[in-house]
Amino acid sequence: MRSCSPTVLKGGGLSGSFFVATEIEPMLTPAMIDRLNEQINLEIYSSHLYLQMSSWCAHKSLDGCAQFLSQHADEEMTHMRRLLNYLHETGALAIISGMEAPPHHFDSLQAMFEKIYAHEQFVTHKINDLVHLANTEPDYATLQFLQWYVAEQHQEEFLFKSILDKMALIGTEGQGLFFIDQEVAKLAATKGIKANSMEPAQP
Ligand code: OFO
Repeated sequence: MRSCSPTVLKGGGLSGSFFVATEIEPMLTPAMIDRLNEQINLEIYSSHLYLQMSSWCAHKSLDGCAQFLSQHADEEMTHMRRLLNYLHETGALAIISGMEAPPHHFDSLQAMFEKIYAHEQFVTHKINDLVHLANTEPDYATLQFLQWYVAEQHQEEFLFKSILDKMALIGTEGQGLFFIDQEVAKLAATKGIKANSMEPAQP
């Protein structure tokens, strides 16, 4: 975090009077504000993506997956709000930008979950970039703030990898798809309580 620099507002000679005021600088650097705003918009995109996937599942009568992904879409918005509040606390402006529409066609349930896993790996990569920036600036307050996201991303990757592992084990042909949907419904039941929690998700 940068220190405040004194600014001379009015001065005189050696015997004159000086009025020294403190110039208010934002708590975060412009680069950090930009990157946190980028992350805010990525979390919103994640929410749109999972809501769209939830709708695709509902359309295919995969009710367990639809419920699970709908909850997950809500959870992504809590991730966004955490970042938004942090920007507000530091006196920075959050900027919500336009974003591309998420895909709405998937070749199969497995292909869809593979896409989710890849997306979460991308989010982890972006969080790691943020941590790197906070560490090198250095900005220790933001570094501390980001620790929640580091833990959260670990849980998210583990969660989606475990669903893909179940698919590999049970298979997704015929009744396999029904059993997978039931397994994911169980996750939705336990996850529902946590949907609006600020704690990192548990698998
Ligand atoms: Fe799915 O993760 Fe947000 O941060």
